[in-house]
Amino acid sequence: MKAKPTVLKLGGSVITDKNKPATANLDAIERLANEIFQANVSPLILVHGGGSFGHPIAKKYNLAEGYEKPAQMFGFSETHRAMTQLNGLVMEALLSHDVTAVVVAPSSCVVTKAGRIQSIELKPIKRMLDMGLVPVLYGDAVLDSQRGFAILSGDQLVSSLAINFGASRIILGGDVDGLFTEDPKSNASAELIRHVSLEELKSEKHKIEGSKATDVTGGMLGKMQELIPALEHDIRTLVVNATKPLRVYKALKREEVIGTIIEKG
Ligand code: IP8
Repeated sequence: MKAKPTVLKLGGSVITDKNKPATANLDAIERLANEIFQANVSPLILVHGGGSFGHPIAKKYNLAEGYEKPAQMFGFSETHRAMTQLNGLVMEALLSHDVTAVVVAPSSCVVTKAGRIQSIELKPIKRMLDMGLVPVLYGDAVLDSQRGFAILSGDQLVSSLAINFGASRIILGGDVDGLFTEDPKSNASAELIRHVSLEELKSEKHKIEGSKATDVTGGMLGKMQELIPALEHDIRTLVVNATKPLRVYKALKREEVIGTIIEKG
């Protein structure tokens, strides 16, 4: 691989309507696929969240805590299938915009231990990157060596992939402009913080508002905490609002964009 990859996450709150079960936001998916194509960044790894596809089913079957009873087995299958459905829509949009994207299903290449990634098959992803292909992964129901199964968030994947492939940066596309001093959805006085250090993030001083809808992987703060290992590896993270046109494009192009930069130094 010639250059260090960029890891881009598209949040479930952006590509789905988190308040309506299994409802994709096709306009957003289409627009973002076009922005990714136009930005033409390579190497690029794409990860997306579960939104109203993965989370409600994982919650219904109480999968986040692992295997407890046989009835959950169906929930495992259903959660994975729901994620493949959402992923299918993302892939369709990417391919229709000529992005050379290839699906890498986490349920087939990741095993967790007590919810944390224990092993991940990286060779095919590395080869894809070398070939100029864009691997597309997503939060998924995966097998867990201690608990039977687990729900792996896209954010844990982002951090792990960024570290394993020595990424130059992470871009997180969510449904708010970045990290705020207060919850921006309920406080008009909330101010966007343009720069956050790793120490500040660790101290949980900053609140961030994400979706209030079902999220079995810990909501926006949980997502931010997942980034800590990548930040410790000096991988800079930029949080932008992917519901607003051109924010992801500008982030990918390294242009000036509204958002929050989180970095170690
Ligand atoms: O939306 C979780 O991924 P996330 C995916 O990135 C499932 O937290 C299956 C709930």
